[in-house]
Amino acid sequence: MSDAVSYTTSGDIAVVTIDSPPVNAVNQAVRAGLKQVFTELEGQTRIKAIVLGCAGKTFVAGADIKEFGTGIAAPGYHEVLRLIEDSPVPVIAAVHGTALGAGTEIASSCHYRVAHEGARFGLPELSLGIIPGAGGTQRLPRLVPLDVALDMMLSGKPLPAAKAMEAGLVDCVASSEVVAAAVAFAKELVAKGAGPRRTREQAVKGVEQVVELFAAKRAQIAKTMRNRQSPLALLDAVQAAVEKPFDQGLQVESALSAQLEQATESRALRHLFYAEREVRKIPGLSADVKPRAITRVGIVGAGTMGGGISMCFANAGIPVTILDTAQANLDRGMATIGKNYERSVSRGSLKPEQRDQRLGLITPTLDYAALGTADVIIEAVFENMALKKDIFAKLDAVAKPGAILGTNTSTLDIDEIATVTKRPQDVIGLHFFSPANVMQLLEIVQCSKTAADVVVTALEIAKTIKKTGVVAKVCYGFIGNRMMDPYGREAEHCVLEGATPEEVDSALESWGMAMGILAVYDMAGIDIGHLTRVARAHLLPRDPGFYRPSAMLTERGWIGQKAGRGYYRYDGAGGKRAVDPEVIAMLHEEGQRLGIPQRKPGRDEIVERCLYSMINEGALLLEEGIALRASDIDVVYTAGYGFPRYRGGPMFYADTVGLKVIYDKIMEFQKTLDPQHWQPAPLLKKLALAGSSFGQYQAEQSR
Ligand code: 3H9
Repeated sequence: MSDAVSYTTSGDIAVVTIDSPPVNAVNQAVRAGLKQVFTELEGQTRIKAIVLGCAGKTFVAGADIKEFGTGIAAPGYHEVLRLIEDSPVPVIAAVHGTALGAGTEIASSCHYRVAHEGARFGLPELSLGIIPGAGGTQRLPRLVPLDVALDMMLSGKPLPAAKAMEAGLVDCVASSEVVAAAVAFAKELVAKGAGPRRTREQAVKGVEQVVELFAAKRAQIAKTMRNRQSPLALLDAVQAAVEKPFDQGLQVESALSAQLEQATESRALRHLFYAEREVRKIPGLSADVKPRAITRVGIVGAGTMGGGISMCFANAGIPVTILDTAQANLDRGMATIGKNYERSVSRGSLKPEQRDQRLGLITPTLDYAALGTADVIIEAVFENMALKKDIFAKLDAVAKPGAILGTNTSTLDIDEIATVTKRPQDVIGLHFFSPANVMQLLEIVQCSKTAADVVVTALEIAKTIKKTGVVAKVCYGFIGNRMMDPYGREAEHCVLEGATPEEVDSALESWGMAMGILAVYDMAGIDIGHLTRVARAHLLPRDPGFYRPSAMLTERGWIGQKAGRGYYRYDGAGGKRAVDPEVIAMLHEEGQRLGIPQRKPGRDEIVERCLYSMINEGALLLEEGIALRASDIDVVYTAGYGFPRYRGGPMFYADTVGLKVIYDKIMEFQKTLDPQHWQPAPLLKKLALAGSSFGQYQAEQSR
């Protein structure tokens, strides 16, 4: 027997155990082990039923993602799952933890399923750009109604055990140890003389409105999963389950799976799967460095950010003291927090008692001394160096020894902020994104003197509050906002040349950005970026058109959604953005006044200019050591800036385009557009001319 799969027998019941830490992902060893064990058991006539369970914290969490793209070594999934399904005696899956992807598929090839009450069943393959490829598209619709099967596969959201039982996927939910419960279930089956119940022999369920159902799903995909290949392939595979016999449907699934696995979409999404786990590994940081305990949090500033950050901690059950300088600000801040929770209650995503419990964890105060017991204090006030220094001096006076002092600044020099304290080793950037209680990203900014255990604690905080923490070093804008600078500059330049804001944004949105950059500025407030640029104007020689549109709009008070007007007008129903001819004319006139050649850049050019300038800045960040890895930049942009996950992030995307192609374009733009602005980053140039990529560079650096 292999290490990965073993079995024991007790009377006439065999218990097969998959043991493939950490999450029982299925690799060649597991498949080979299952094949060997089920073949062996088939020959043992005294065995009357087989229970299949897993060791460790979970049932199978999926196929081993590392095997994708490399060609699956024999035995294949279909062979092994068919062997399980063909067993002459009943096979009962005993599921605890999360049965994901191949996990749910293995469970579906068993004849019965017993689930622990905490277990969940999911098919998250689309999040990896693939479809369930181990028979899931064919077996699931034979176990649960077609609409439920499609929802599970399209949303990737796992079904809890009780819901799975309602849908027909689970036969019995156990509140006790699941393998023992499954053995008891098996004994009952044997006693009843029940035989195998093969999923493939059952009819697809819930096919009454099949034409309408598929049409509705196709429309949903066109709207919410633009530019993606795998959701449409999923529908084709499931449609084959409805229209064809099982084995033919399986062939359709296999052919589609093979195509998808090699496609850029899946490579990009797999890249992010690893990138999001890699961010937790900080080179040079010993595993002995332990995080500091975080049991109480202080927040300075009860505005939008401070309120949102407070909610993050309260949601994780951690008490928060929130400070502001005026009672009216505190009242407003607490009212907003209350309203946010209320919205969740009315949507049904939060119970009233949870709202009360979370609100009860947030204590407002006007007194700095009340922050003295906090383990971490996060300043979240207006972006102003003098103000932040003043606050940090106050925090230094009241914070207990060992407390971490974090700032939510999005651009400022945190090393400078740290100088006003006697504990620069405890100072760190904790850059949340708005709305902080919703956005996934937390940029963790390690200053020159930040202690290693403070960085580790920040990563732990990110995990506790269910965010993706990415470590960056200090520079203007860190990773995210620094790359936004050239990106936004290009978008604004296109407008000065003659494109409309809508043309720019729609080109970016069609390409895949969640929102065009100019609409983002309107949402965030054009004044915010503008004032930051004014504050540091002396630091950078810039071309005359540099962010001129933002400056003009700010001067007129047209600062975006909050003013009802910015790059767009927002006076329509529901504040939807509408074209503003006056703004368009004003910006085009300004372009002419500045002597910028007037022409309408095409959609491809808009996308290339915006993205390549962002990628070029990313290369500078790597060279300067601000970002630790190219893949970290990808995580920042997909988790915090609406960059399409299926394109893998800006640096991965650059590799798919080819760095030489991007370098050549930058050199072309240098000649045709603006020689001062279009300067290739030395690293980009080096890699492009060597035929290399950011991915290869990262692999070499980590050796
Ligand atoms: C699939 O099944 C396709 C099929 O249709 C068949 C096709 C033919 N493979 O997330 P964590 C590693 S597609 C390889 O930190 P948690 C992970 O890299 C698959 N490795 O833990 C990490 O390693 P390290 C469908 C995997 O407790 C370690 O396990 N399944 C896999 O926060 C711990 O992971 C999915 O998409 C894997 N499948 O969360 C599920 N999964 O320590 C993906 C995890 O070296 N996985 N690892 O960095 C998850 O959602 C979460 O990992 C899980 C645990 C919820 C299971």
